[in-house]
Amino acid sequence: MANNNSYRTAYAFAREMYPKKTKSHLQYGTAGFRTKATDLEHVMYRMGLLAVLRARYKKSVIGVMVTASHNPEPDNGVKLVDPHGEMLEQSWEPWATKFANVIDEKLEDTINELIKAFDITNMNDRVEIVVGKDTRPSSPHLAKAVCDGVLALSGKPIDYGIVTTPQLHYFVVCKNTNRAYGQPNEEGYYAKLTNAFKKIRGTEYTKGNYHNRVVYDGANGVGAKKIKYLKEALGDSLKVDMYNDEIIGSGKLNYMCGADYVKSHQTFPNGLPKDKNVRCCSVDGDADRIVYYYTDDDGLFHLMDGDRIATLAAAYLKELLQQTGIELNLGLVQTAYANGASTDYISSELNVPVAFASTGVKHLHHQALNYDIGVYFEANGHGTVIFSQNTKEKLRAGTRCNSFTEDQRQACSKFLTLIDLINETVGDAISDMLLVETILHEKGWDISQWEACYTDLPNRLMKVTVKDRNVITTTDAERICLTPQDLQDEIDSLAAKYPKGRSFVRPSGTEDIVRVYAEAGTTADADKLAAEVALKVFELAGGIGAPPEIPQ
Ligand code: 16G
Ligand code: MG
Repeated sequence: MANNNSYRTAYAFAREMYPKKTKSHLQYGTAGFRTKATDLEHVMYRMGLLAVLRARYKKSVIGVMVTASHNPEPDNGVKLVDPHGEMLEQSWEPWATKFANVIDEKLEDTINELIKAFDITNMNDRVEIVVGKDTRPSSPHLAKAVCDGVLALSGKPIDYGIVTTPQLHYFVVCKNTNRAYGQPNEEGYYAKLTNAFKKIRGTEYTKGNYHNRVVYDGANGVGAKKIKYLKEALGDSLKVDMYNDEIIGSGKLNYMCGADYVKSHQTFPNGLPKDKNVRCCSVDGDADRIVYYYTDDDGLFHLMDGDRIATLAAAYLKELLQQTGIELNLGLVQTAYANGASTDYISSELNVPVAFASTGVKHLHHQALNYDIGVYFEANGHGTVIFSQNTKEKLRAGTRCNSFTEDQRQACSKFLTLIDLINETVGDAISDMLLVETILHEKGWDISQWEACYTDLPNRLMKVTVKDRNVITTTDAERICLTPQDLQDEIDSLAAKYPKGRSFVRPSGTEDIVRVYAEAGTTADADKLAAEVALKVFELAGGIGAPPEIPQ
């Protein structure tokens, strides 16, 4: 029997401490709610309430992360983390939206409605909710609102303070696996990753063209704060030269720096020395994305994005798997944004199957579960590798298998160590960096040798503002446009004009715009194709403002 008193308290609390002051409708989007921090207090409180209900329903620990990732500082956001470290199950997103938008007077009814819909009978369970936040000045206050929501329904908030998004996912999984995944604290996280890293690296820190130094852009956010601890744990095995570490309240978070800036502007971030041929990397505001880059002898910028990390990881894992002699299926998941050259390289040269998923980590993660070893990355640098239980069991058995050669047994042990290096719960900039560094070290490669695997097709991204972006609907992992009618036919005939031309459009999940992607054999063709498709979107999907101009 539900404890009526507890949610009556929640209701009273809401009215007094966190009244809903805004009228605008918020939607639980690709990565939770994101808007101006000043409009989020009541949403945070209500997400605290929802997390408790979810935790009681799942009989597990649930996470709540307060962050707006790569957005500028006045924004903030919140997302829920499910028991296995995944994003909140999609079927609960409409509940999150409902909780965020309902008027104060209807909040109690909505809580009751959910309890009834899911037959939650254990309303007295003191479930744990782990709460984390990024470095934004608004975050402490908003995280407190989450905790107050948790307390109002008699849950137990565990405030981890400032942590990266992937750390919070890791804590949730550690707790729900009874610590089998690791210790649910920061020390446990660093120890797990760095022990694995140092074990694989051995004592030969520099190898071939690989040097154990990386220049690191912390985006003036949590990624900068946390790398300090990691550096201590890494010792001399990897020297991380940190830049952009002006953390709280400097107004510089993600400003002209960070992974999103580097990827979308295809340029060097502010604040880093532009030494030639030096391996650099940038993380985003909550440290779940990473991209690498360097400047060549001629001062030209070269980007190594998520597609590059995915191909590097897939090729390496394939080799390692072959060394074990164990049969397991390995696959790679990309989105429509993956450069066509990377997809060709993976399928034709590496002979690794590629699957496509819609944009957003939850879609890729879900698709990657179909493989024993599922590598998934978005081009923007967000991704990881996940391993099935079957994989782990076979590798463990392999380390003791008498019919295996010594080399095979060692390959199994190494593979298991590599799994410890990888944060399987979600894409993790710190863990991904250690993975890239491990592979480059083992191959003895500098960054240009990594780049030499394939040549990216020139590509171009554009935005089109329309009256209602929902008139654009897509299918086949967003690669085909269903509505407005005729738009896909137009895209097809435009793309066919250019060698290696490919283009697609989709409504953004985080901004009120339509995104256009185009790639082709030359930069001029990619620019032209993008603009032509953008113009078609403008014409057929109700564009507003000035129409896109076609370069001549
Ligand atoms: C969110 C997603 C990111 C995706 C981006 C697309 C998560 C944790 N984050 O930031 O993966 O690439 O949205 O944005 O899923 P868009 O819909 O505006 O293009
Ligand atoms: Mg992020």
